[in-house]
Amino acid sequence: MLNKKILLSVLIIGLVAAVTGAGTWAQFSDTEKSTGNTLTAGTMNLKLSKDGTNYSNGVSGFTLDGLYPNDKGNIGPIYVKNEGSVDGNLSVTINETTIKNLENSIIDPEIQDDTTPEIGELGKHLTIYADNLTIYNKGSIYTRSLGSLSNGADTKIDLTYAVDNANNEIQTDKFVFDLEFTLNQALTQT
Ligand SMILES: [Ca+2]
Ligand SMILES: [Ca+2]
Ligand SMILES: [Ca+2]
Repeated sequence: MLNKKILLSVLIIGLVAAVTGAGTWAQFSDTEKSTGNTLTAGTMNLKLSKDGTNYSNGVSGFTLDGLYPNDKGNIGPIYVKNEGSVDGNLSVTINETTIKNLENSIIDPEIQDDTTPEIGELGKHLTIYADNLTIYNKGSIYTRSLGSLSNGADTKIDLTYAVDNANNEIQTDKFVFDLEFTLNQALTQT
C-alpha cells in the first residue's frame, strides 16, 4: 500500500516536472511578414450618353415639336453606363421641381378652349414612358426600376410619349421636364 502511494507521488511529481519544464526546452522558430496590406473602396459612377459612345455626367434633353391630339412617338434613346467598380440597380423618374407647363401664348384656335393664360395644358394630356414603363401620366410622376447594371455595363433606355384625346387648348403649349436616372449599389455584388 505504501509502495503504491509512493509510486503515485513519484508519477505526479514527474508529470508536473514535465509540464513546467517544457517552456525551457530549446526549439527552432522563424517568423515572416506580409507587408503593406491595403484595402481601397471602389467606385460607383453613372454616366449618360445620347449616342452610346460619348458618355458624360448628364446630357442635355431632347426637343420635340409639333405634337397633336392622339399623337405618340419616340422622344429618343438615352444610354446609361455604370462606370464604377460596384454593381448597381438603375431607376428613373422625372424631377417634379423641374416641370414647367408653359402656355407659350394663347393663339386664336385656343381661345375657345383655354381660359388660363398663365399655364399650359399639354402636361395634362401627356404620358411619358421609359422602356414602356409610365414615368409621367397627366400630372402624376412615377419612379421606375430599370433593372440591374453591373460594373462596366451599359444599356439603352427608350423614351416615348403619347398625347391623349386633347382639344385646341394644348396648341403651342410646352411641357418641360428633367429626367433623373439613379444607380443604387446592388445588395448582392457579383
Ligand atoms: Ca398656348
Ligand atoms: Ca392655359
Ligand atoms: Ca393652352
